[in-house]
Formats: sequence, structure tokens, C-alpha cells
Amino acid sequence: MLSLHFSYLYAGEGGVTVKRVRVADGWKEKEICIMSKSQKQSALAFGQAVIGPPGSGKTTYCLGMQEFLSAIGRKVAIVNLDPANEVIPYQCAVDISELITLADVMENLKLGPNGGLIYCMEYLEANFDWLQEKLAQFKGHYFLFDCPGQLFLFFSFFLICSLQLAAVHLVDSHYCTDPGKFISVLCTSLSTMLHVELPHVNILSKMDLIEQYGKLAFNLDYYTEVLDLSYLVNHLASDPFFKKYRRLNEKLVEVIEDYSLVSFIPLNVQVPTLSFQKTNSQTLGN
Ligand SMILES: Nc1nc2c(ncn2[C@@H]2O[C@H](COP(=O)(O)OP(=O)(O)OP(=O)(O)O)[C@@H](O)[C@H]2O)c(=O)[nH]1
Ligand SMILES: [Mg+2]
Repeated sequence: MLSLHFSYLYAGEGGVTVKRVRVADGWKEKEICIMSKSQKQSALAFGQAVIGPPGSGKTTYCLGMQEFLSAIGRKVAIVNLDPANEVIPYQCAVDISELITLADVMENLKLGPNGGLIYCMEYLEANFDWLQEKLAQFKGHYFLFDCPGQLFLFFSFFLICSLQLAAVHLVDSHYCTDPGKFISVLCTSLSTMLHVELPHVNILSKMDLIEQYGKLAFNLDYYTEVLDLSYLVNHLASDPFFKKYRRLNEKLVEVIEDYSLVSFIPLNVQVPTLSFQKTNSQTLGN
């Protein structure tokens, strides 16, 4: 078997890096393409991975963010990574449906929607150079990745993606009106933060509809700051049905409080304010 040992690196002419490698029968010099520090810095690209459960408003957020960033003079490119997105309301720079669509996979391979999505993501990973070539055409742009709702499909994508990404995790704000659902939203948000391992912003989307399904039991700050969840557990226990789950709920909120990571930013995408951009510009890669 050919065993390679790296000896040393030095910069060759024209920015090519020459590496001396030891092969089974001696030493050999090999030209390889390793970017210098300055080349790396000039190739640095920033962006947001827009994630969240199905229907949470990811595509609408991308449209709103594209309009907002363009209005403040940023060059922005949206990458649709959802092979099930049939109607795309924004100007799409890169579209996964040029490579593969969920409808084709379901029809030709006789798969259901979840199996089809897994196949599409594996196909994208196998053709990652296709995506990289497309992204390379948008040098100097800020990227927005519109992801499908099935987030677990994306963990490996975030690992291999070479961009400086921040995760923008959207959660439908109407879950605040139901304490049981809000606890489950806190758990999924925490689990997402821990799995994705990117700079992370949690957003309560559709704020204009927040009280459409009932009044909030506490002030909005209580839901966004996620500080003392014992009030939420007490409130839930006042319902005879949820009373028997009190211990379970106490343990769940204990986990969330122990990590002390989850908080939310309320957003009505129809009125994106400058304060949203200012507060989060660092996390979102400026
Ligand atoms: N009123 C209101 N409706 C919104 C808002 N954001 C999204 N919607 C609506 O919510 C629905 C779902 O929005 P999408 O942007 O398609 O959600 P998505 O997360 O991309 O959905 P999937 O791609 O299916 O996972 C659409 O009918 C949107 O018009 C908002 O801020 N306010
Ligand atoms: Mg969508």
C-alpha cells in the first residue's frame, strides 16, 4: 500500500504550494493547491443557513431578508436547497432543482416524501462540487440558504460547507400561546443549537399572528428571554390534563435552563427593523 508522509511545505512560484511527500520508494515533490492565508481571507464568504420546522416561514424570511439587504446596499445571493420548493418567491441565485427535484425522485424511485428528501440530500452531497462551482460564481455576495424543514438532513452539509455560516432558526410564534407546545419548541431549539454547532439566532416568526390562536399567559419578554421557566410549568400544571405531566415538564425545563442557551428574537418579516440587523450583525457574519 502506498504510504504518504508529509515532509514540509514551502511556497512555490505563482502561489502554488509545493509539498514534499514520501512515497513507498522514496521522496517525491508534489504541487498541491493549498490557499495561502491572504487567498483564504479574500475567498471568505459569509451567509445564513435558514432552518426551522416545515411552514415556519423560511422561504418568506429569505425573500424579506433579500429585499432588506439589497435596500441597504449588500449583494445577496439566495441558494434554494429545498428540492420540494416548487414556487420560489425570491430571485434565486442557485437552485437545487437544477440538480434534482423531490417530485422526480418520488416518481422515478417510488419513494415517499421523507425517503425522497433523504435521497435528494445524499445526491447533493455526492455532487457537492456542482454546488461549489455555482457558489463560486457569486464572489463577494452574502449567501442565504433556504433549507428544507427536515433539518437532520443538513448536519453533514453544515460540516462540509466551507462558508462562514450562521444558523437562523425560525419557529412559528403562535406556539407561545400554548405552554406545552412552547416547552417542546424550547427543546427542539436547544437540540438544534447543539447539533448544528454554528453561531445561532432563534427567531419567533409571524409575530403579526402571535395572538391569533389565543392570548399569551405572560409578557412577550418572558417568551423571548427564556429566563425562569418555573412560571410556565406552574401555569401548565393548572390545567387538569397536564397536571400529571408536571414532573416530566419540570425535568425538561431543567435541561433547558441548565444549558442557558435558548432565547428568541421576535420578527415580523413584513417589517424587518434595523434593530434586528444591529443586534445580530455579529452573529450573522455582518
Ligand atoms: N402573516 C404572516 N405569514 C407568514 C409570515 N412568514 C411566513 N408566512 C406564511 O406562512 C406560510 C409558510 O411560509 P413559508 O415561507 O413557505 O414557510 P417555509 O418554512 O419555507 O415552509 P416549508 O418550505 O414548507 O418548510 C406561507 O403561507 C407564508 O405566507 C409572517 O411573518 N407573517
Ligand atoms: Mg420553504
